Formats: sequence, C-alpha cells, structure tokens
Amino acid sequence: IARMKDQVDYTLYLVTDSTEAILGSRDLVEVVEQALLGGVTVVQYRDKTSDTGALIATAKALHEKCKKHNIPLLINDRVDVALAVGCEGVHLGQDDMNLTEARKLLGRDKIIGATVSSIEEARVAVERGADYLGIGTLYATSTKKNTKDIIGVNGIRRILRYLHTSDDEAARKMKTVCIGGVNALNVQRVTYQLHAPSDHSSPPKSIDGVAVVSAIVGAKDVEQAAANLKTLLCTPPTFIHFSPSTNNNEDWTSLSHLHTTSLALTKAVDSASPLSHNMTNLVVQNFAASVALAIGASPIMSNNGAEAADLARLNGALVINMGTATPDALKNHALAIAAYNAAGRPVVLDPVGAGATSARKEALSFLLASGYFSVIKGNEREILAVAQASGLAVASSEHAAQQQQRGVDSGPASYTLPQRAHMVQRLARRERTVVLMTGATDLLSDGTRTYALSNGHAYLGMVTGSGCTLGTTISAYLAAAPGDPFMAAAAAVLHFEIAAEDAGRSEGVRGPGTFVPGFVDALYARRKAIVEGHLEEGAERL
Ligand code: 3NM
Ligand code: MG
Repeated sequence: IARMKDQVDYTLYLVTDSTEAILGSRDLVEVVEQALLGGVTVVQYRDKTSDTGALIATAKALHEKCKKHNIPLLINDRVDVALAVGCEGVHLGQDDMNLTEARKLLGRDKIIGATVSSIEEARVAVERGADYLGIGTLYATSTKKNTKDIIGVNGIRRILRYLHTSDDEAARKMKTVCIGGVNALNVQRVTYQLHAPSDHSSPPKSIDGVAVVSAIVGAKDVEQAAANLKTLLCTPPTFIHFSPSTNNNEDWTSLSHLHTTSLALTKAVDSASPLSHNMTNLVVQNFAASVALAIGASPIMSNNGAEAADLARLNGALVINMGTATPDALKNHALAIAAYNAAGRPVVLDPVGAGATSARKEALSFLLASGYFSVIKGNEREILAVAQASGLAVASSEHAAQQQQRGVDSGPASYTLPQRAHMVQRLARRERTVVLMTGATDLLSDGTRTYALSNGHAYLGMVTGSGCTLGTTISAYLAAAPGDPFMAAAAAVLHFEIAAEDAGRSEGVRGPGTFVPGFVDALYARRKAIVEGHLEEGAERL
C-alpha cells in the first residue's frame, strides 16, 4: 500500500510568511485558505518569531484548512509544533534539527524536507532519509535576507544532475522543489530551463515543483495569484514554438539549404513587414529604425514598459539592448520581457557592454532572471559575460585575463575559433536558447546546430551601433519566422553581413562615414533583389 507521503504533489509549494512586509495586516489562516482555493499543493507554515503557544494555535487552524483540501501541512524548523499538531511533517534548514534526530521523533511516515544549496548538502540529506529537497536559493529575494548562496538555475541543475546520476535509488527518486524569487514572470522560464539537456549524455532529472512565499502571500488577490502560478506550471510555456530537432530530413549543414532558407525568410520579412520593437539606447535609435525599414520591418523605438503588453499583441518581436542599463530602464525591460513572453513572441537580448562594469554585470543577471530570450547576441566579451552569469565554466584565456572590457567595442578575439564555437554551443544548450557571438566569423548555435558564418566588412566595426542594428535585424526575422529561431537568426546574419560586403564594395563608400548610408542602401537592395527573385543562385558567397 502506497503511503500518503509518497503521493504528495509538489507542483506548487506554498511557504507562509507572517511579517508585516509580506502578510501585512491580513489574517494568515484566511490567506492560506485562499491559496488552497487557488490550487497550492503543499503548505509549509514558516514563522520565525511567534511564541510557541501562538505557533501551535495557528498551526492547528492551518491544519484544519489543509485537511479540508487534502493538502499536507509541514512546519518549518519546529518538530515539537508538528508533533503537537499532528500535521504531516516538517521542513528543516541546514541550521535546524538534524534530520536523523527529527526522523526518530517523527517516525517514518511523516514528511521531512530539507533545504540544500550544494551537492554535498544534497548527498547528506539523501543519506539521512529526507523525503524531498528544497533547493535554493534560486534568485536573490527580499523575503529572506540571510540566504547562504544564490545558485541560479544552473546551480539547481547541477544538484538535480547529481541526484539523477547517483547510484543510490533514493537519490534518483528524490522529490525536489526550487525556492527563492520564483514568481509568475519567471516560473515558466525556470522550469523550462531546469529541463534543459545537460552537458552530459544522461537525460536530465527535472524539478517536481516550485516553492514560493511572496508571489502568493504578498499578492493582492491570493487565490488568483496561486491559480495563475498553477496554470503556468501546468501548461507548456508560450515562448517555445519549436524544439531543435536533429532528426528532420533537411540537411541543415548543406550550404544550399542555408541559402534557400535564408532567401525564403528574407521574403517572409518583406511580406509580413513585422513589428520590431526596440528598447535601445539613444545612440542607435535612428540607425536601428532605418535598418529595420530597409529590410522591410516596421520599427518602433519605445522604452516604455507600460505599452509593451499592447505592442506584444502585434505579432512582432522585442529587442532588449542593454546599452543604457539604468535601474529605470531595467524596470521597463522586465515589464516588456514579461509581456512578450506571455504573448509567446520572440525576444532578443543584446547585452551591450556586459562585463564592462559591475553595474552591467548585475544588470545582465537581472535581465537573465526576468524572462526567456529567444536569441542572445553579442561580441566575444559580451557572450563571455553571459556565459559567466549563467555559471558556465569557461577555460580562461591568457589574453582575456589581460584585458578588462573597456568600452562596448569588441577588439580582437581572445579565444580561438574552436573555443568560441564550443562556448557558444554550450551556452545555447545550457540556456536553451539561440546564441550568436559576432566577430570576423559569426558563431551561431542552438545547442544542437552550429554555424560559423564569415561574411561581413571591416567598416561594420568602425561605426557605432552596427551590432545593435544586427539585433534589430534578427528581431524582424524572428518575428516573421518564430518557428525556428536558429534559422531565422542565420538568415538575418546573412542579409546583414552580405549587405555590408556589398556596401563596402560600392562606389561612393570611401570610409566608415559614407558606409552608413551605403549599408542602409545595400540592405534595401539585397531585400529587393531577393524578393524579385534575382538571387536564387549565389550560395557560393556564403
Ligand atoms: N528559503 P520568495 S529562500 C524561505 O534559499 C526561503 O532556502 C530560501 O521567498 C532558501 O518566494 C526563501 O518570496 C524565501 O522569494 C523565498
Ligand atoms: Mg529554516
């Protein structure tokens, strides 16, 4: 006979909070009742300050409510309170009672969960017979200031991989939830990325649920907040239109396939005239809008997050350009990312200057936590900064160590081409996205397929904002062909880089200054030539 504790559904795990900042003046028992109506599947009563008598009284009231909904109630830290109330178990932090001792007091049928932040803590918790692990801290959270380690999606994934590949059956079967900063904006991205294929060959163990405090207890409408999170957890994310497949019949490695696909996508941009919504810096707004028009897209340069939800309905795509990463800009970016993710529309991240200053490093982490990006594009140093923010171990390059990133210009490459290709591929796989590292050779990967594209012109590196306008170009292609962001980005790169070659060669272009208008002309001319069917031959230029 299966025990009750083996049947627990950890999908949406509520941790309570009784502080003024989160609960406010509301009644905890009523708040939990609403959360139960909204569909939470486990409740943990966590109260670090009340007297024992009050703790027991509240726990009893909570237990009544939970029993009505057939949902287990666990008590944070206090084994004595759990025993007094007769609820389903406890949750123990690393500084709480030792799991072995708690098990002796509670018996084998009670649920005991443990907080872990490392593989070693997970190993010990499994050995001592935990029933589930709360893995964190995922993201910095104002709910709990004294968290030990912010480990991010990748730290959690490492622990999941450890459990999954263990010789110990108890580890492989261990239930897990992640905790720290989970909310309605990031829950789908977090769970999606936790399911990402690992660097190793074994299939990944996934998370069983998410634990949240403020996203439910701190919500205005608690029931609705819980119901919304539950829906998000139980439905596939809207931002995923495809899964990179290696078993389709088309040979993506053939030049003629790349050429034919890119021409078709250029026509698709021309006929759809998709919205390219740019949240970008002042320096490039005008240039980016001209590039968008030249390739047949419809640009809007709006940095106001409040209108993003309306714009996200227009079948376009968003570019987040980190060129001006002020706190105010970041707030607007987060709103817009959430709106486009919710609408299932593509988002391009251009982490301009990432790695140059600590403020930009923080901004990058903030953006990466704000939602899902369909394409992340940047030069070598920017992509290196993203890889570091993502927790990817990158072999140091002597050259890279010597150079701090100064401005947003990229300078010569520090890593060899194979090293860069490997980094791009691993980052794409880890973030479950498409990564483009620009340079003399552009490297593009979705983790499965990788292209090295060597078109372009030196003048691109001598005018301001050319990288940013590539982000704009990619957004237009993604908007027109969201089904395969990898091929869309490849086609955008080809349109852009081949037009740069054409411009560099054209009469009247004498240097970087005259290159800019020449480049806009060449983007336009290439689009027209493709639409009119003049370029069906020409794969040899790739
Ligand atoms: N434990 P919110 S983080 C209770 O990392 C708790 O162990 C954490 O709150 C840990 O969902 C945390 O509001 C608070 O971010 C999570
Ligand atoms: Mg604790």
